[in-house]
Amino acid sequence: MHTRIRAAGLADIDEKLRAGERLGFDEGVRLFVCPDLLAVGWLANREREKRHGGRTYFNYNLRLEPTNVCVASCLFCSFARLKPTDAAAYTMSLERAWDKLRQRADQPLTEIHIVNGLNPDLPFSYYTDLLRGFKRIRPGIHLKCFTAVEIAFFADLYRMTDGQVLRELMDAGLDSLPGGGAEIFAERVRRKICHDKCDADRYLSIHRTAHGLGMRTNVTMLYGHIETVEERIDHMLRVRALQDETGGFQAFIPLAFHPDNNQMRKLPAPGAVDTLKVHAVARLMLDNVPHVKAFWIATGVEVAQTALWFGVDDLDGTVQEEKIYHMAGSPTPEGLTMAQLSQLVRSAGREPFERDTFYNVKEAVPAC
Ligand code: V47
Repeated sequence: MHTRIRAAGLADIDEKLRAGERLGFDEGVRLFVCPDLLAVGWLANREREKRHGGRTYFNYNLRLEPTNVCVASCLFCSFARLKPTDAAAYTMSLERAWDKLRQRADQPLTEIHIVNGLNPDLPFSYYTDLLRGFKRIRPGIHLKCFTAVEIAFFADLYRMTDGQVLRELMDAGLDSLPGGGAEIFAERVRRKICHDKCDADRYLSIHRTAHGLGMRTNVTMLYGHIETVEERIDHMLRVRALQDETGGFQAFIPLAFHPDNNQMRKLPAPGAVDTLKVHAVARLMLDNVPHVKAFWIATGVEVAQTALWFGVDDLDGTVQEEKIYHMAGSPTPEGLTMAQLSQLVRSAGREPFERDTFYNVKEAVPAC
């Protein structure tokens, strides 16, 4: 492999990684433009194995999107409905949302992951009651809910500080924040694709506040639309800088853009090579973030499986219900069983491990 790494022009990067040195902006860009996917992947896999060996994590989770009514007009979004009167707009009653958990009494679920539209017509108590109800039904369930963009929206709408919103939600049962809403931090891109939601500084400041309050969070990057490779690296470096400060990020999750039924539908979806490259470069640049996750609904199941050799050590989880990607054309199933996740990891030559949200390993998943 060393001849190949040299031929790919990556010998100095290889040296730095071996010495445990950090890669800089220009090196990140060089990794992206390097045509030798396998050379980049090999380096990323070495970093992955240094941290996790062949272990691959996933959890027993449930995704819920209680409302898609949204005041933001992100060009890439196929899920949001601006008017509550739109035929496809919906807001679940609290009872209906809680029923989603009640109906799964037989499932050993460990986490509910909630993402919503920015709905201007709900009282703040809708969200606190929602969380309290889930904890009443199943006190041990981990609630990973509301992106930093939602937290910013709540603060502005209900006239609170970001910290107050987080504290009140934590009081109601919030355990961690998901990573959605990061898109691409660069102002040039945000102005074009999501001009009316919170900016990168506020997104990062909300994660900083959440970390300061003792919460762990994830962070995402929406790729494969109008962003440049320089903007991808800038995004990763902003994550790395905050992680140096707080250590509160658990996982970095690249999210592949899906073009169906949205205002960017003329753009092609990113292909498998780009997806593998993004996950690999993330593993190499984010030396201080423990996990790189392939969200199999975004990447496709087979590409997620392949990514386990390109820096990825986590596959999210069972999910079960998902609208954001399926409304944008994702052809995957909405959910996978633990047995299916375990099998796809094993057949990729990796070891499946059921984890909780904090990556405590519950048990090695037995072969089925
Ligand atoms: O914030 C919306 C993205 C995100 C599209 O934290 C789109 O563990 C592609 O953040 N094509 C929500 N992406 C999902 C999310 C997530 C997923 C899995 C795990 C975690 C975690 C978080 O989906 C949004 C936005 O960035 N998105 N529309 C689209 N057409």
